Amino acid sequence: MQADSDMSMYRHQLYRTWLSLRHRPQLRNWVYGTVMLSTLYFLYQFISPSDSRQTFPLESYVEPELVPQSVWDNRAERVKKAFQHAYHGWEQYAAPHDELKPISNTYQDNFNGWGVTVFDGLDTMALMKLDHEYKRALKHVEDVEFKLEEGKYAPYFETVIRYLGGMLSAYALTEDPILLRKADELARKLDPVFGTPSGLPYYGVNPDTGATQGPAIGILAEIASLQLEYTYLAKVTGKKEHFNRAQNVINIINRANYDETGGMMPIRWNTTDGTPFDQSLSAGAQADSAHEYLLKQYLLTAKRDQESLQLYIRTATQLITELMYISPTRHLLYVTDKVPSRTSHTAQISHRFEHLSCFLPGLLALGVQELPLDDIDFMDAFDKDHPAQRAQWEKLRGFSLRDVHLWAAQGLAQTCWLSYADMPTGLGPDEMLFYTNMPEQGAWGGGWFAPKTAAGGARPMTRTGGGTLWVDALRSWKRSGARGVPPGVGDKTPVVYSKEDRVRGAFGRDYSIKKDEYLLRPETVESLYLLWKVTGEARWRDRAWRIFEAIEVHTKTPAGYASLRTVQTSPGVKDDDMPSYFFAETLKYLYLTFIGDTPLPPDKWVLNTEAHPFPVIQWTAEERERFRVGY
Ligand code: DMJ
Repeated sequence: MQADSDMSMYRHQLYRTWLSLRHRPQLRNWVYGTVMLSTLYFLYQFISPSDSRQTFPLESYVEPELVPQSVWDNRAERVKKAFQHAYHGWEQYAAPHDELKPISNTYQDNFNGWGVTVFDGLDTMALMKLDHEYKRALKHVEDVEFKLEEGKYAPYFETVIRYLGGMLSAYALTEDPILLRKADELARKLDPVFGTPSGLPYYGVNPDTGATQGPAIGILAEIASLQLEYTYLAKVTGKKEHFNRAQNVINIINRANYDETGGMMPIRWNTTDGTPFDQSLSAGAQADSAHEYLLKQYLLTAKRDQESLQLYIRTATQLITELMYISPTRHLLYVTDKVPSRTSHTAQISHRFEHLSCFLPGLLALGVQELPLDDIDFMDAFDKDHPAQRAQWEKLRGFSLRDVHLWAAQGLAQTCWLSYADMPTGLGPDEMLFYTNMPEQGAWGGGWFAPKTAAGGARPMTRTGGGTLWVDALRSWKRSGARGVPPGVGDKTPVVYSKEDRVRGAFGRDYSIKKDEYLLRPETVESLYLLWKVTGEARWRDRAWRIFEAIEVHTKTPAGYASLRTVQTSPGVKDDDMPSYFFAETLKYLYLTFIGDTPLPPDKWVLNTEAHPFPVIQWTAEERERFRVGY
């Protein structure tokens, strides 16, 4: 009754206002105009994607050096909460399948259907002391039978780094015997994959029938990223066959001839005779983890496997001197790939820069911390009587290797971070394409070290129209007195395009975006973690926090966290996908960055390419003899 009478009173008042406006046209127009403008403004707020960076609601900005550990501890707690949120979403909507689709609250079985999220997330749960989640996860692992229907194949590489690596690292942290038993069971079921004449693995295997699948030409990352897992598996099971699987790969890649590829493993390999098949070089997709495992195998074997170290040093030299470039106006350092041209003898540099390659600054930083980089004799990486190796060594002459590796780590990490900071979402794209020159600004990009001319000599540095032509950025800098930070190194200001910038096609970033999705990938936060640990500079840690804030703002859904289809509009446009490496790597690296003392010091633990930690191995005299350890 009361509500009815209120309504008729409002109607009456509205009617009287309308009557009075009819007789006062000026006031009427003003009221109508205001109502219309407000309506348009509200509509615009709803339909227009904002270009300005979101004000992150989590915390206001404080100078990184001044942030006390108590605040970092709270931040670590936030990451732990994020892990729980995502994992509980998987448990509620996707268990026992592989991955949660965090928008539709359904699931996908893209890695064998054995619940890859659990296996990949196990050790992170152990590190975060999430005891309840860990207990439930362990039960899941115990129940899995690693079966696949006939005609289906487990992708060997992914199964090793995620499932096997996940179980082994959780075993290393907790010593739960179930994990070791299941890891050994899985390795046995995968074993037919080594049935190629060379013993390099096939692409895939059916764990029940033992049928294998895959072409005779294998992909570097997929055939040469198992050494850590199998060496550690041999240590904890005592089984020589696991040791042999790892050692066979190490022997094959060590005896290959890299004269044509500057000391670096190419992407394609002949699995019949175990030799390189082409000369394509990359730090990113299809190659990344194989380069990573060179240094990490050396560290895992308590710095004994000297041959892996030597190949790592030669690889890093080739990456630094041939595949690192500097952009024309911002002087951003990036690492790209080289594909031999079909029509001429010259190799083609693509100038692509992948998010996947952003693991490299972290790896280089790890090397800076753990290796005697300036003791070239100790490392014995370059045979001076071997012309190709001598030529490689010559390229770095005059520089401290430690300096160069650290500069490369800092410069690349800076670019990886900027690829996030340049975006209105604060999250980085999956692939960029760098401009090689900006003639209207008199600015040219070029090699960080001089690419050799046909005659074999380094090209001279030239100046054109007042701008710099970088053919040899680092050497030119050194020649000119080495003042300030080297080109490509040092902090840069982010360039966030407005919507208008995008429409008119702005060039201020020095790169365009080739793949604009953000797939919750770990590589950039992995490197920020290592840069923070190795340099102790709080700016790296601070950047990791800003990335976490952006993840919270743009990717969170009621059930988990979603990849973004594009990082170029804010708020981000979500995709129905939450990869298992988000649990294994992205959240783990963020957590490790924010907690105080690390539980995984690098002289005691080595992380596989999926961020699963294994303890450094000391062989006993008995094991050395039984396995015939050759280092
Ligand atoms: C991870 O699965 C591993 O790090 C792999 O080596 C390549 N990258 C993905 C995540 O981006």
